[in-house]
Amino acid sequence: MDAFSLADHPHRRFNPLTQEWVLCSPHRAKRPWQGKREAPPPTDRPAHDPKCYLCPGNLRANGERNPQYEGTHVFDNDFATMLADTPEGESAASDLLRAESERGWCRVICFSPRHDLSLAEMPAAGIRRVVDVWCEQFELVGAKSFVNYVQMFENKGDLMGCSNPHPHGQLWANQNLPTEPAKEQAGLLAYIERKSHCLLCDYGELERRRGERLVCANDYFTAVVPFWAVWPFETLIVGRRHVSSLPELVAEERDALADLIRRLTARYDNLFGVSFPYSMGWHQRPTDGQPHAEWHVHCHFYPPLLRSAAVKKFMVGYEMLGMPQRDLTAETAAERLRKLCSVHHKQSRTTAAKFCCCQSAAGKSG
Ligand code: H2U
Ligand code: ZN
Repeated sequence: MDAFSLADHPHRRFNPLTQEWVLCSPHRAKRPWQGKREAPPPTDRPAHDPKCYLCPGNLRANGERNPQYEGTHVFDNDFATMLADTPEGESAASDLLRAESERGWCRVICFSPRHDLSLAEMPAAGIRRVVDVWCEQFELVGAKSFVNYVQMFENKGDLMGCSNPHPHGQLWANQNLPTEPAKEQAGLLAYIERKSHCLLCDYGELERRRGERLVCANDYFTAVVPFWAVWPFETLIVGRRHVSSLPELVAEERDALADLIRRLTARYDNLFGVSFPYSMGWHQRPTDGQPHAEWHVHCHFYPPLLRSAAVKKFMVGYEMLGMPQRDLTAETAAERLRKLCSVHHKQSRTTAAKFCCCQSAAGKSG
């Protein structure tokens, strides 16, 4: 019998952040696919769409008009999932029928006035403005007494249920720590307890040293396909410096973060030659007034596409009832992303984005 190998044999991998396992089946990556193929959405959009409720100068559903904004634009979600003025209260007819009121604040963040762009196609200076807005919004919203956690995220593409292709993200902030960050907080604390170190400081360092799951990096930030990735081309952006929230980043670090987001998202679009759908978002310290030094701010990208623009990963069957499972290994996914050019295929002078024009094989400069 062959010796056990991560590249060939079924195994499970541990996610120390959420303390959950993912089943990996690398021997199965070549199975045939006769299921549903998603048609890629049309790629050509106008720079301004008179019907878009996020474009400058247009009317929103509540009758308000967007300003003629030139950079970013933030407004309160007209269909907010949580509201600031919800009365405190609970309903506990039985231990088995518990409910509590939840106050919150939900906002929409337009990344650019250009309807036809995405983070992947925006210049680094435009993404840098988005980084600044994320910092400002975290501080502004997190300062509210009823806000103990701020979740900022982007849902991109029809496939992810995004209602509008205009480049935008959302912010949902609320009283109670949501499930995913709560699991991560427990994971971060458990690691500190055992090692007296930060899990993500150690993990970033380990991945920079090993290189096999690295996608791209600069002096301040690293993008990797995490060892425990669930989604086929899932990535994690982690900073080298231990900070708990985005506003703590200094100007140089914010520039570096914008640069890395541009390079990572351009690679995503270059992978299958379409605007790559994903959900991405920031995990940062709670805003409950405690220092939360255990938190190391980081960003997850969860993209659903698997083999092409037409074949996505479904989280169904065993995954709904048992645990998440993947066929493509994290190492193979990282290698594929690493080898791609970090110049967006629409902006590249070479016709085939598959051939890198910036010599980025090491992921260091590209
Ligand atoms: P998604 O595309 O990720 O669904 O986000 C768009 C958000 O914009 C969504 O939460 C809000 C929706 O409630 N929205 C407004 O606030 N005003 C509008 O006029 C339309 C949509
Ligand atoms: Zn628009």
